[in-house]
Amino acid sequence: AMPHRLYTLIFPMVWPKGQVLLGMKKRGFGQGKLNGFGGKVEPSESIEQGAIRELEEESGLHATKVNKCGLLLFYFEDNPVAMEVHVFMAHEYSGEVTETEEMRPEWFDIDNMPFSQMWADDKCWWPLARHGRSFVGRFWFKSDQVTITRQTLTPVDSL
Ligand code: 6U4
Ligand code: NA
Ligand code: NA
Repeated sequence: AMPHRLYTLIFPMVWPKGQVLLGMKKRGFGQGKLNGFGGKVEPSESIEQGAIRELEEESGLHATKVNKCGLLLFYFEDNPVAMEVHVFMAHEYSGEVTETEEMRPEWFDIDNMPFSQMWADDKCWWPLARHGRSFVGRFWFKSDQVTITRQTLTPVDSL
């Protein structure tokens, strides 16, 4: 089977206002795109701990209540290692939103998402996440990191 590497992706939410914090990625993988916060899971931590750590490192927020909401698998042409991305919503957090070396954070309306500046898969699964549905998605990308050549997306009862 194809090897996978573990990543996290976490979205701070404001209810009932209906806002989500995204970050403009300033460097590295996905540079120039707006996305949730996250990164590689370290061997010493759980996946949820990794999500909380990356959120704090990249946005200044410390999440105190998170929910799993999705599992995404990304296959990039020319990369033999799949990305296994665990997606979370953060419903409670402390601290102040801060721009970091990696991310410039900005709040968006959950029903008016800047999909043209996000990864191409996000517009597929965001409607599920936004309505509190859990999901498993697989997306195959060309090496341009823009073109999706194949996809599957399944709502699930639990992850
Ligand atoms: P370094 O610079 O090594 O510390 P790290 O912060 O650990 O990096 P990073 O930022 O490269 O990891 O992780 C990639 C991030 O991009 C993860 O949060 C997952 C996310 N991501 C990757 N492909 C994505 C895609 N197609 N759609 C999406 N998020 C994606 O919404
Ligand atoms: Na990151
Ligand atoms: Na990291």
